Amino acid sequence: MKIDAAKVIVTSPGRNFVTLKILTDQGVYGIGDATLNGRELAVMSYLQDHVLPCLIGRDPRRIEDIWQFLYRGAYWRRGPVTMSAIAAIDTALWDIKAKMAGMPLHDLLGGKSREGVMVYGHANGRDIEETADEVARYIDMGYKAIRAQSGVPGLTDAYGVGRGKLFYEPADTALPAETIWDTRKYMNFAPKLFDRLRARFGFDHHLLHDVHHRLTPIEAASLGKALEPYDLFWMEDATPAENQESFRLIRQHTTTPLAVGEIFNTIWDCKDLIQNQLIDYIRTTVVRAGGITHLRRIADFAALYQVRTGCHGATDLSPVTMGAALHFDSWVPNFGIQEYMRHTPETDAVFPHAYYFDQGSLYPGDAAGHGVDIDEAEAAKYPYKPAYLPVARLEDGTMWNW
Ligand code: EZ4
Ligand code: CO
Repeated sequence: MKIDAAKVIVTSPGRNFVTLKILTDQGVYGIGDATLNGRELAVMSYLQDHVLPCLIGRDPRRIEDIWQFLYRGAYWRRGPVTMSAIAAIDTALWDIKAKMAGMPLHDLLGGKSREGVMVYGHANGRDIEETADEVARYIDMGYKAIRAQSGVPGLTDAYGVGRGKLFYEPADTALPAETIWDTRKYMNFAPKLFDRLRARFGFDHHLLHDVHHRLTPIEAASLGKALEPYDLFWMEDATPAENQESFRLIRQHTTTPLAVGEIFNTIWDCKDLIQNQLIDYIRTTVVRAGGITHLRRIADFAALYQVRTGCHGATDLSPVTMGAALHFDSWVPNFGIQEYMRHTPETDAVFPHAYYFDQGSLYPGDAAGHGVDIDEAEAAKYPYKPAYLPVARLEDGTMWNW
């Protein structure tokens, strides 16, 4: 069996997606997601100009060997561009293998460990009451777990608070938008949001919150403590994690569960966090961390330390990543939760998929492979549009973490 051809498809049905299609001499093809928000064309070029020529003629069944060839063979290891490209190839090859076997991918991975994949949705509002009304709406839709983000008094923009309701999309300007951040305003406010949510909805639902890298370790420790009475499912990305040791300080001060890792590329980014039990949930997902092959390695390592998975699932991860992640989530023994931001109807039409939502869970469906395809005619209707994530500055102009 041989890889005959491979192509990269860039489409923008509301936001940009980079998709890889690998075709074989047996007529079976596989689909992988290579989207890297705000740096899409770099991954496209990495694939088209440097990697795909090395794939033609290879046996697509040798997933591990191809993974190692691309990782070790690049010489320049890791990084989001390289690892997103490797992920796209790996995902497409697992799709091909499962289609050849006539199995949904989760069967090939070892079979389902659970019936459904618990997901959390995003409730956002400009203030506490609007956010609370959004939480109510998610509860009505059947969600068991909800992430709550609110506008902060005195700040014009807050992370996670969009203009639209169900389809929040932060990368929506042709050049990076500038936002202002103030830690003090946020720190005093965040516990009030959860105080209100628990008062209104009780403790039956899981509530989550994303700090989005805005705090220092000691500030994060303080917020974690302040949030303890509200029994969060997790506090996410409390501080940047290049220095994995930072989490020790947070950990020493609070029992609020900690999640991190949506921007991590490899097991090396989370090795210390996991083996020192400094976190509770690892957020790496298929497209960002080297595909199914590498994500599985991270999850198995995490299981040794009772760290559970919580795959990133924002809209900048295409339905291909969502589909593949749901097969992974269905299998992985140490599953925690899956993020689920809904794609627009236009995006869903470009990427026909077998997965579906029911009563707070997603189900991967029974199609052979990962169950997500790309409609190339539909994709061609939406050309690439430059779009960037915002940046954040402090009130005095100092660059901060968005
Ligand atoms: O801001 O994926 O938990 N989810 C997130 C996301 C990220 C975007 C960045 O591209 O933090 O909404
Ligand atoms: Co996040």
